[in-house]
Amino acid sequence: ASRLLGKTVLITGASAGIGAATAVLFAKGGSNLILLARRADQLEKVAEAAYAAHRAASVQQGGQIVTVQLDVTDGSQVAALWSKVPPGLRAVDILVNNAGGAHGIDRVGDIQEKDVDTMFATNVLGLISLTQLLIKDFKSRNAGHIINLGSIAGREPYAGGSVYCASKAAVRAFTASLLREVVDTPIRVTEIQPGMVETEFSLVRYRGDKSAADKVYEGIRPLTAEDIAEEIVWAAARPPHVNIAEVFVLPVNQASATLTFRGG
Ligand code: 8X3
Repeated sequence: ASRLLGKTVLITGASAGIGAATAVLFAKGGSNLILLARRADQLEKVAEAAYAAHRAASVQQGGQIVTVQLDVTDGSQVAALWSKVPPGLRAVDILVNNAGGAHGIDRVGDIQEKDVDTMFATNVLGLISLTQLLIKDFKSRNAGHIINLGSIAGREPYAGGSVYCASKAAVRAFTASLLREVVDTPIRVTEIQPGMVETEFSLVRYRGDKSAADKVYEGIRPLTAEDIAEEIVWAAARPPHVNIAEVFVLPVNQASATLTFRGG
């Protein structure tokens, strides 16, 4: 959409999955990108794919891409972000807080402290620190759009997901509070709440156990990273007076966190 032309989009967790697909789709729409992730090699590959998408789209604007190796849980790295971004790209229009994940399916009492820490540090604290960094600038420019990746897990808790669900419920509450705070400004706030999406998500949740991860998607056609990227880009491309507050998106054969139809 032409509303994406020349916009600058900052995406966290951009090295794979939803973040990577979102980068490519914004590039195709003529946006500039600031891509953040811990995995520098993979981030470069995403940047190349985004350049290629931009070239193929033959749009006249956008196509400037900067990659920054950064861990959103590291406050000093977040504070040093602007020193790594060329001045011309520092006026961000859209922040996509995508970095996050689930670690383990352990029951309360058996959850490892490091998994609790990782999930809250990334899914909640990292998202809050990037939002704080950008919102000051958005307020001073009276512009901007924050798009946070929530989850069905933030709406509907389930056994084995306590910490992950709590972290996504925190994203939901934080995002909804922010929406209320900026009601008197043109700043837009969106929460995307995907159900089952096939990415590295389950592989990470099951600690690299591929057969356990594959089982999650057995007999059902899950959403893809590209499906969610379309929702994100769609929300960003609405006219400035339209704020998509929430997008709850499921595969057609998923009705809730625990109700799926498999065998279609
Ligand atoms: C991931 C979706 O259903 O595994 O955010 O919690 S689910």
